[in-house]
Amino acid sequence: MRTQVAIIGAGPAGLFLAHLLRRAGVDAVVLERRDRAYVEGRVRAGVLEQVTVDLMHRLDLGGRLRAEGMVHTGTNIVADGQLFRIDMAELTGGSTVTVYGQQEVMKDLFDAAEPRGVTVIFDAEDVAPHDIDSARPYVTWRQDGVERRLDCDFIAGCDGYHGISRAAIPADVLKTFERVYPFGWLGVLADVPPCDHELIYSNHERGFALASMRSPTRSRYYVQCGLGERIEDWSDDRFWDELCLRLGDEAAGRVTRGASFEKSIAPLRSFVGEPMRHGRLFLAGDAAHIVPPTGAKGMNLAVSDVVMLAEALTEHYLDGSDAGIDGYSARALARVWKAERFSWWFTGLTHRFPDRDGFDRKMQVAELAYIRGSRAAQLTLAENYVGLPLV
Ligand code: RFL
Ligand code: PHB
Repeated sequence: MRTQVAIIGAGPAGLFLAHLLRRAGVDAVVLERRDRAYVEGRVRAGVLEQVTVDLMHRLDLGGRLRAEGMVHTGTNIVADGQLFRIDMAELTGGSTVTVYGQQEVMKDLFDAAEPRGVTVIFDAEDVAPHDIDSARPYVTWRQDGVERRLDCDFIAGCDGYHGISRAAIPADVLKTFERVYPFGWLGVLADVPPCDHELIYSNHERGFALASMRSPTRSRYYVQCGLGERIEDWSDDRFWDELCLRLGDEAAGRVTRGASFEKSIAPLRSFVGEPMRHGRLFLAGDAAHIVPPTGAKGMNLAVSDVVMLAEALTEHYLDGSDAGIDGYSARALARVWKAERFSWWFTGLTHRFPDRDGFDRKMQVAELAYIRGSRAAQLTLAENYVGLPLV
């Protein structure tokens, strides 16, 4: 089998890239380790930056997004029980974010794949890139016990943080930068109306809490928890009590409790591997970098990476220029590091750090009070939250 671009992983990075290349007339095949139901079923991101919304429309995938996506012109912060709003649209000259679950994005991408001739091979076991330093790289995998091989010009490693692509870059070339946070997020989904029409990020002495949503009838809530904690110890009652305590009276008064149908704990990590290209292998999305979810940047970064990568590959095939390919890693990393900084900063501002002392806590409180009273500080937060431009 032969294609121009072999894409490893059918998450947001891999599938958006496949659709973009298809649009440009570049051949690609996506190899995914799991099946569609698994990839689509993972409860993850909820907030789309304008870059991601624009891409959905550009690919003519925006029908349901237009009808069901919830456009947010602002976001809210609770500090010391007091809620204040950041009017992102007013501050940034009209930018907004849209709440539309990653699961919905994946459904739209998968539904359109086959009719548009985007090839996805599911249940591909032991996927491995080969000869990425040569002009003739290839990928092997196993399917139903049979060894398979895909010859290609380029390989896109879109296989997430735990994928195999990043490890194909020689250890003396790949530099990694990492921060592991001493806590996680316990997330809950429940079919109850959200407590607000926008998101609420809360800094409380007992720890961070976040009120989000998936629809007018489905709430997504998170509380910061210890890394060693077990789901079994978090009954719904305990969760709702802790959430309400941390959100403060104003928001807690509007929380509708109900049975949760999904509950999971996710660790928080900042990670960047550079460069994002080696030979004929490119990394995109979580395969190259991870952010803590506080800034809602993960999926949006995967999208901005593949927009740049698709431009670079298209330039190679259509214009015969390798300038985009040669510049991809530096261009993508410039945006990645800014999102890493914002996600790290927003995490530090809103979470309780078990290893920090009273002085650090006072600094958090003072910074939150400063943001509350300063248009300049709010603008800084807003322009990062809605997403920095692609340059
Ligand atoms: P993914 O989604 O991990 O997809 C990688 C795909 O590759 C497959 N794969 C392989 N395939 C073949 N061979 C192998 N050896 C393979 N190994 C892996 C996997 O099965 C999978 O299908 O990476 P991608 O495409 O880079 O997308 C990244 C995003 O999924 C991720 O950044 C976001 O979900 C992060 N995230 C959020 N992002 C946002 O933009 N906004 C948010 O509000 C937001 N909230 C979140 C989040 C992530 C969270 N968790 C659980 C990590 C909230 C949470 C709680
Ligand atoms: C979500 O709705 O899952 C969500 C929203 C905002 C974040 C992280 C996750 O910062």
